[in-house]
Amino acid sequence: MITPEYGRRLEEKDWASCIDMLLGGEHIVLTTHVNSDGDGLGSEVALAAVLRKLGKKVSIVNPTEVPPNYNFLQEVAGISVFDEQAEELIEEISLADLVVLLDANLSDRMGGIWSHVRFARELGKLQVLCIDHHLDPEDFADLMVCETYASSTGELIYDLVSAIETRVGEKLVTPEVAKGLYVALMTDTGSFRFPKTTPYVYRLAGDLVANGADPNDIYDKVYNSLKPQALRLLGAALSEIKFIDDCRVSWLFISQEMLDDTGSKLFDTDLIIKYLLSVQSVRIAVLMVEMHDGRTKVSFRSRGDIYVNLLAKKYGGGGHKNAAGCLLRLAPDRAMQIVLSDVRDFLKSSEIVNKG
Ligand SMILES: [Mn+2]
Repeated sequence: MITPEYGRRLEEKDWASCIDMLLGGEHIVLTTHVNSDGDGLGSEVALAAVLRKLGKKVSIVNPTEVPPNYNFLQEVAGISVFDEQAEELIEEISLADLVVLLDANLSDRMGGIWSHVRFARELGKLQVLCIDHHLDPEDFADLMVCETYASSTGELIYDLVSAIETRVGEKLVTPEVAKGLYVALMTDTGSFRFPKTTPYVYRLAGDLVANGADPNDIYDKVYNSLKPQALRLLGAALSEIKFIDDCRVSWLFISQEMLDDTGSKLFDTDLIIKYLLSVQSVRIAVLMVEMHDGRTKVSFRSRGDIYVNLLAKKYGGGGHKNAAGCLLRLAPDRAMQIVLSDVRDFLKSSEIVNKG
């Protein structure tokens, strides 16, 4: 599939104000969205290494815990989790002069961190920079670089780092930077196969490998680090997948009880959604997970020109054309009823538009 923006890339001049902001900062806090993933984490680790090399004081403060398969990134860069040490981190944010949000374009994706960032910003000494590749950005930061052509935030950070190298006349891509960006690229392209995996993305990956990223080691750490509990959940979940509308919609509900019984955690549900789309006839896949606090986490996936980000947006969420999500303040039964009915209507109207 060729997108209209295929082959697009930000040049050095496009990054100028972003670089001014980063070089102007002294104490920089990097963050990413709640329930962090390889793209957000890898981008943080890479950008932190670059900024530290340039003499900046940098901390990575994430709203929620790092999934264990990304611990190898945490060990290198040091990632603090707001949920676990809020008081210290509120102080950290209050001391910062720049907060950079990576891989999210909505303020509330920062979870508990956002209210403190907003407060410090209102006091006038903190600037906020956002670098992201999702659809429908909210205009909340001082500078937003939101480019949906990019396969990943990591792709944007790669180009940003190249532009910084040109500005400062120094090589900044160390093996640590390469490793972080390779994780970002690999995870957000589904191991280099999603539609935005352009020849340029492969060239970047090649360059990162040449600079010290080890593809075999990184893949093994990211994808083969499951706990037995995650496989037990997968087993239980696969038998519950439902197909409706002539197998054009697949859906699955994972209850808190299922998580408890298998001893698994919320992030263990991430590996399940791809199976919902593994039947060719499926146009839209829906994964609903009951959370501790009674809310329901909904993930949408789709094939072809079905913009599930619009579905997610309806419930206050967002994402990409073929992958999006939201959180519903509804009990599971009600959430399932509403979401599935909307999904069927949405599929019908999408198919009419696509035929027309
Ligand atoms: Mn991403």
